[in-house]
Amino acid sequence: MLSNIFLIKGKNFDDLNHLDIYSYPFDISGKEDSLFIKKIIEGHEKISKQNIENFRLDSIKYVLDTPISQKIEDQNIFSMGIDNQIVIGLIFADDDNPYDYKEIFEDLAYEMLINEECCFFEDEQEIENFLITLFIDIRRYGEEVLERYYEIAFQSSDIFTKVFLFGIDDVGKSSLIRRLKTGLFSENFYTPTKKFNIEYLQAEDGQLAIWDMPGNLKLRKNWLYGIQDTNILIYMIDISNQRSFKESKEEFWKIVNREEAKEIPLIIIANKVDLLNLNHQNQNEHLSRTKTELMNYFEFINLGNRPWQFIFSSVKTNYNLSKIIDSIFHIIEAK
Ligand SMILES: Nc1nc2c(ncn2[C@@H]2O[C@H](COP(=O)(O)OP(=O)(O)OP(=O)(O)O)[C@@H](O)[C@H]2O)c(=O)[nH]1
Ligand SMILES: [Mg+2]
Repeated sequence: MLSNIFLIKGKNFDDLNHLDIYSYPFDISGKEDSLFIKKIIEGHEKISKQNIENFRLDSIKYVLDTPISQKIEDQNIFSMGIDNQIVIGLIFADDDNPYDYKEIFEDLAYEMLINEECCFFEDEQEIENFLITLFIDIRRYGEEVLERYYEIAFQSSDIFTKVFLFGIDDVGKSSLIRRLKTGLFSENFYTPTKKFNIEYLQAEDGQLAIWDMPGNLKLRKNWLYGIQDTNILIYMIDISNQRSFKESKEEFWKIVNREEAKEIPLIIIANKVDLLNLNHQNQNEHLSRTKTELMNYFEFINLGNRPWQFIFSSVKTNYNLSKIIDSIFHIIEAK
C-alpha cells in the first residue's frame, strides 16, 4: 500500500541544502541521512545538474519522465521527474509492486498538471494540496482496484460470474451498469471511465462482478489487466455512430483473438437502438436488416465455435436489458 508521497524541488540538484522538500503524510526531509534524498535524485539521470533560471512557470506543458523504481534503505520508491526541476515520488510498503501504480501515477499527475487549476509549484500550500490529492487518489486506486483485483482473481469463480465489459468510448458501458444497479439513466451522465470500474450485481441466477473497461483510446491497454479469468466477454457497440465502426471492429478482434479470450463465451450488444428512429410498423424488419449489416461489417461469422449471441439494447429506454442479464447465465451454462 502507498505509504507516503514526496516532492523535491530545486534549481540545482547537486546542492542538497537548496532543495525544497515536501512530503505527506510523514516528513522525509527531517531524515538525518541526506543520502536518502541524494540517492533518489541520482536515480534520475536527467534531473538538472546545473542552475536553470527559467523554470517554465507560465507553461502548462510539463514534461514528465517515466517513473523509476528504486529500493533505498528498505524503502520501495517510485519517482518521476517533471521538467528536470522537480521529482515527485511514492513510497510503498514492501510487498507492493510499484509498476502496478505506474499508469495511475503518470495519468493523475499529468491530469493535475494540465488542467486549469494546474499546480505551478510556487506556493507551499498549493504544493501540499497537490501532494495530498495525488496521495489520496493513488491510495484509493490501490485499495479499490488493485487489492480488489487480487482478491477477485484468487476467488473461486463459483461465487460469481466475472463479466468483462469492453468497447470503445462513449458506447454506453458505464451507463448500462448504472442502469442495472440503480435503475437510473441520464443523457448528461457522461463520465468517461478512467481506470476500470468493478461493480457487483446480484441477479436472480447468481452474482455478477462486472468489469467495466475504459473505452478511451489511451486507456484501452488497460483492458489486458482486466481480462484474466473472465467467464464471459461483453462487447458493446454504439449503433448510432457508424463512423466509429471501423475502429470498433479493430479493437474487438484485437481482444477476441487473444489467447486469454479463446473460447470464452461472448455477448455483442448493439446499444442506443432508441436512436435508430424505428418506425413501429417495420421495426422488426429494420432491426433484422441492421443486424445483418453489422454481422457482415464486423465479420462475426469468423467467431468460430465459441458460444456467442447478438443483442440490440437501449440503456436509455431499458430495451433488452434484462435479456442481457439472462443471456449471461444461459450462455455460460450452455457452454
Ligand atoms: N440515446 C442513448 N444514449 C445512451 C445510451 N446509453 C448510453 N448513452 C449515452 O452515451 C454516453 C456515453 O455513455 P457512457 O456509459 O459513459 O459510455 P462508456 O462506454 O462507459 O464510455 P467510456 O467510459 O469512455 O468508455 C452518455 O451520454 C450516455 O447518456 C442509449 O441507450 N441511448
Ligand atoms: Mg465508462
